[in-house]
Amino acid sequence: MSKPRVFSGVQPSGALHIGNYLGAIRNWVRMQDGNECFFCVVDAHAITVPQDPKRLRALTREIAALYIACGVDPERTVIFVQSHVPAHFEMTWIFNCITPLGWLNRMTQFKEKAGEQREQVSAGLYDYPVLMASDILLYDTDYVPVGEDQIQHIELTRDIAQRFNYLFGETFKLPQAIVQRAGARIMSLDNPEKKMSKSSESPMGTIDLLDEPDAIRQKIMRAVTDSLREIRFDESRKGLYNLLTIYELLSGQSREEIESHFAGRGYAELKRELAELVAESLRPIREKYREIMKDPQYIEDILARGAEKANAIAQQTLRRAKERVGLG
Ligand code: AQP
Repeated sequence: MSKPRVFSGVQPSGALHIGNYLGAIRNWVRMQDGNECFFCVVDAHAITVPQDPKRLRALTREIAALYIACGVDPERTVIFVQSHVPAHFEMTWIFNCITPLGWLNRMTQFKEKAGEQREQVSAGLYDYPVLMASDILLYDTDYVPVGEDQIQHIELTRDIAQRFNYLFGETFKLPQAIVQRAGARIMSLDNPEKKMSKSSESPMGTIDLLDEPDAIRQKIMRAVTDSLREIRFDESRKGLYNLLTIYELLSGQSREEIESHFAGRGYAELKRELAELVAESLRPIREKYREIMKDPQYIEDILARGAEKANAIAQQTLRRAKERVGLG
């Protein structure tokens, strides 16, 4: 019996942060046991908004190296770059031609990202979810581990697969989203109303995986909380709740244990302990990353091997789809 397939990816649109780690990559690492995993650096998604070409290429390698530094094992898992597999682009065109505009109009991430600039943003940003559907469906994926913000896109992926299967006969497997509830949405430290984001303009809101301990301390000590005193998990106190969630996920302690540990103590103590916990938790990732980057060819080789494996599977699926549609 073949193992279930898992697909996921991150855009090289900025430095990876603990939201990406706790909401996505940490789960990927766990899912390597018992599944066949494909983890992609989705550079074609990143260019849906303007990127500096040199920085984009460097970030693509940095993120692949960080996957490995976080525990993704290149011997068991396929790590590759989206643009190294042209089938993603061809598949997207076919899906574009069967996806009603009304479905895309409902995508909340586009509305959030486009905001007031709706008439100026690229068609690529609007079409982002269809490219994502191609990423997933090309690999006959069973499970897609994502943060909460991506659930709607996975539902759209299923809708596109079902529509294709209805129009042209059974071709695509319907994937399922895997969302770990705690950590599914880590919020910005300086504006806990907004999620922590790679492309955020405020560096104080985001803890990058490669941040040095001093930067981590500074950001956490300045994190926005409230003027209340009691330290407990209360979703309505967003800043505090976010800090406690990060503490919970990195310490592995239960909420009761954490609340009793901080009973009668102040926010400054919580922040100090959290800063040490984050700095210590990220230390091995930072160190492994530095080790990996001493030899840039190592990453190039892993990505070349990954592209070869991914291309072989994606080409087969694309051929099947083209045949069904009558292309060629
Ligand atoms: N704040 C977050 N909390 C939990 N999970 C998160 N993810 C992103 N931000 C958080 C999860 O990380 C994966 C990578 O996402 P992506 O690169 O496709 O883009 P994104 O979701 O749009 O991530 P960012 O960091 O906010 O990047 P930008 O600023 O470029 O848009 C996904 O699984 C996501 O759910």
